[in-house]
Amino acid sequence: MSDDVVLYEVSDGIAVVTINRPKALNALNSAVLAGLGAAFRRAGEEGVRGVVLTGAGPKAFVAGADIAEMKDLTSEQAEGFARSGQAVFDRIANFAGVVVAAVGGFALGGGMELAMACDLIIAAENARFGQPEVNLGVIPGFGGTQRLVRLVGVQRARELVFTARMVKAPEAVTLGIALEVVEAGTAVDRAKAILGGIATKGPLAIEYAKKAVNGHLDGTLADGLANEASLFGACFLTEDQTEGMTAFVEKRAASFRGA
Ligand code: DAK
Repeated sequence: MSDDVVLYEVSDGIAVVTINRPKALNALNSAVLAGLGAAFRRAGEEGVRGVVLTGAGPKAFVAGADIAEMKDLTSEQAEGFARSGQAVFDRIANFAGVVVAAVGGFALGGGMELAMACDLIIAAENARFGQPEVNLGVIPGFGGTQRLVRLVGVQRARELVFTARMVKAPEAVTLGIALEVVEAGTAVDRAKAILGGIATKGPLAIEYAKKAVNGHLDGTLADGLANEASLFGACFLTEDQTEGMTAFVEKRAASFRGA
């Protein structure tokens, strides 16, 4: 239904999840968070291996958590909002397949954090990234301080969080926030093309590689390397590994079954 706040559509094995509140610049309220959780649950149940996450309308990916909804929350309600938001962000970050954020317009506050919870970010020329929470007397609360530091380093993360400065698309690429800049209106297509390429690889290898890369978010380098080694070993329990290596030796294209 077009009045749903989150739209879900699958074609050629790729799901496009669209946050659909363009009049409020796709701000994240409880209904959107619930809709996002449901969309990613459904994508998981359907075995979808690639998801594009985007925002409706030309002005915004997501302009942040919904300030109007948040402003009068009691501390207890705010904690509940934070918990449900974090659960949704975790579901996205730990989704078995690859999630690409297609960002056009504003990706601010919770919107930038949402993009950073995805595996890759494609920025349209008109994309603007920022963590303006300090303007509202709060701090980034959906993982922004942690994920931004890992993408851009401590010094730059401090600058962006302390000053609330907005970053345009080319600088976002230079800083490592976004992967590449594309013409306005084409970010979803570019994201689909990237996911189409990834879909030809071993699905379990991609899932394990994602876990291994994400492992560095949780602990020390030693923890990350141990996690990587254990997932590397797990690949050798899969038919995909046998097929991938056999196909290489036999000089033919691999035919992966995700098993
Ligand atoms: N929430 C609710 N409505 C929003 C909104 C938002 N974040 N951003 C924009 N809107 C609404 C506007 O109120 C306006 O609605 P109407 O007046 O038409 O009803 C409509 O979208 C269009 O916005 P503007 O008229 O302002 O459009 P402009 O082009 O003039 O300006 C703008 C665009 C993006 C520069 C401006 O809208 C803006 O500054 N928006 C707020 C951006 C912002 O501050 N975002 C950060 C939100 S705070 C936590 C978890 C999460 C968070 C914190 C803690 N815990 C776990 C503890 C996250 C916090 C945030 O994300």
